[in-house]
Amino acid sequence: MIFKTLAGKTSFVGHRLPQTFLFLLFLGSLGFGALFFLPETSRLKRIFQHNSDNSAVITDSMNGQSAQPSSPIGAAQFDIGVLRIQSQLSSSNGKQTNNNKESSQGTVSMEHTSEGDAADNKVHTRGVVVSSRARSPVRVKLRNCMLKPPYLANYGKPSDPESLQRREKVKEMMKFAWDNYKRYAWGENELRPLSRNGNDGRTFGGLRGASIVDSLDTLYIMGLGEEYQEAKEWVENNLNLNVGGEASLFEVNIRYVGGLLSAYYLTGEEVFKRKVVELGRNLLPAFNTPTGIPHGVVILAGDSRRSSGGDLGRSSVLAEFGTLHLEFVHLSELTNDPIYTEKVMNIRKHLNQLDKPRGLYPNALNPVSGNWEQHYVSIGALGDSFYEYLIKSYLMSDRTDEVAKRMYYAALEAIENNLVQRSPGGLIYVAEWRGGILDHRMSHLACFSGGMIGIGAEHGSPETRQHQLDLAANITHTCHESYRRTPTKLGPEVFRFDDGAEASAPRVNERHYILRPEVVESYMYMWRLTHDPKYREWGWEALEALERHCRLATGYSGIIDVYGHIIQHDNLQQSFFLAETLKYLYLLFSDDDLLPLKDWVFNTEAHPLPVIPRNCSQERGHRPNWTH
Ligand code: DMJ
Repeated sequence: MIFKTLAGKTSFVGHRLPQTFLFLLFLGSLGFGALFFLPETSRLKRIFQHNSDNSAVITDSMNGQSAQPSSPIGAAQFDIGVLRIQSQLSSSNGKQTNNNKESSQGTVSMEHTSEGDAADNKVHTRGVVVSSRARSPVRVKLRNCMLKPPYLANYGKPSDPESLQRREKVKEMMKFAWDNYKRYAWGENELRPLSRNGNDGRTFGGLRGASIVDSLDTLYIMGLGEEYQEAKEWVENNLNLNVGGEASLFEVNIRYVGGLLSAYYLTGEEVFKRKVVELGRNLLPAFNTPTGIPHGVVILAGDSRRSSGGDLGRSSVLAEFGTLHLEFVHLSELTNDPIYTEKVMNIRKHLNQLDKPRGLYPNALNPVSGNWEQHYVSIGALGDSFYEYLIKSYLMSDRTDEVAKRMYYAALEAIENNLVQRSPGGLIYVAEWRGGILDHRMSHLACFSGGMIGIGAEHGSPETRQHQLDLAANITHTCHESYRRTPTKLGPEVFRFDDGAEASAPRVNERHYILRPEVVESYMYMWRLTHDPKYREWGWEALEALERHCRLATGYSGIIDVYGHIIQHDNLQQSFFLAETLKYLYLLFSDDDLLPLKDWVFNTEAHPLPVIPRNCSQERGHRPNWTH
């Protein structure tokens, strides 16, 4: 969540490409560094039919009832890599156990099939697929620990008819966005719905298909089977990682690495693992700096593979280098290679030992000297997802990463002491800080913090729990106000609390809405945490506004002025609209058993990554030492 500026995003070093927005780089006279901006069909159906059949088998078996007769299920499962139940082999004698709930070791493992299983010799016993090939301990461990049961269309199905109807509406929106992308921009990074073509941008260094990779998990959890299959096939046949342009490390990480990891963990399809491991390797040169703090830009492939943008010391951005942890720890899990974890632990260690003005983390750091470059602090653009990844690192480590936990709560305390404000009208907001001077503005991006503070609340000290939950609710309320106070009922990019403004955007260049997710993201978390029905109502208001103002005949588009009575579109269907905005809305109207928060953390692009159970990594021998 970093530069989160307008369309397509631009980065501090100029590689995020906006289309219509302003990006201003100020060099402050008080020694501040860079401040910034204004901002085919029947076959597929058959396959998915089998998928559903399979869920029945799983349910039965899990209930300890007899499983269905086998027949075609195994074959279909193998084709598409859906999950199956596998009776565990006895590790001592290699014989298969029975197919009831308990194996001889007292467990039934649920595994995904994959291409990697092609050599397995499968036995179907009363509908249960059993592999007779012993697996490597690492592989078995990984699967048992992290791959989860499949998410089929019925997961999270709400019992009340209204929520169900609303959830169906979100699914229809996703299909509409996808179909139009497919029709006009297939293989390009994003759809431009007015001009009916694709937007390539240069943020991804020549990588293509950002909307496809960003959508994989959303399609999958919504049960859009054909569309998921198309996306998977595109990744398999067309996702070329051998590109040599300058890519944003941050953007590639959150969208491509996050999207592929999540698709792998949800589906078990080896193709996603293969791709993400290859991509992860290509990102490593970014860390070749004297401090190990990565540059923002990396050349992904080719003879001159290198990081760029600053051998002479251009700033690295807090939200960029601080938003790698979740994905990189999972890359180490997948590859059993500690290098990825080492890279991000080094960043963590460096930040931990640096002096921080009033306990705050400035947004820019010199990757050569390792020092802060200015004292501009924000939980919106340039800072945001760094804080998010601290608390989520703790949660993803099955609450063993004590350093992340300490850093998060200390940072939150500093934010509360220095940035959190109450407006004359009683709204709580998080201001920005420029060398000690408050700027009473909050960006749409910063609205993710309602959800973040909410999920962190229950893990802090018991005395602060209610206080933090209230703070989360108050920030989410303020962000809702920024929507409610516009005629379109969509919120502006930046809203202010000075010169008489109260959660509104007096400046014309801050009035756009580019399909961003942060506000509905916080609604989703607050719903899960409190079950207060107002969050679902607010989500529905946002959905209706999206339909009214952002839906065109050819896809969805951001709008230029949320206060305008005549709507002008920015001609971009952002990939994060499919990855995040629609996914969070879908989850908001689903029951909590769809991606439960105790089992999954969402990366900053809303790609779910599994919590790594504490006994898993330890046994695999490379669990990082979280305590230094
Ligand atoms: C997304 O790409 C991610 O949420 C990122 O962290 C910041 N900005 C966009 C959405 O606004």
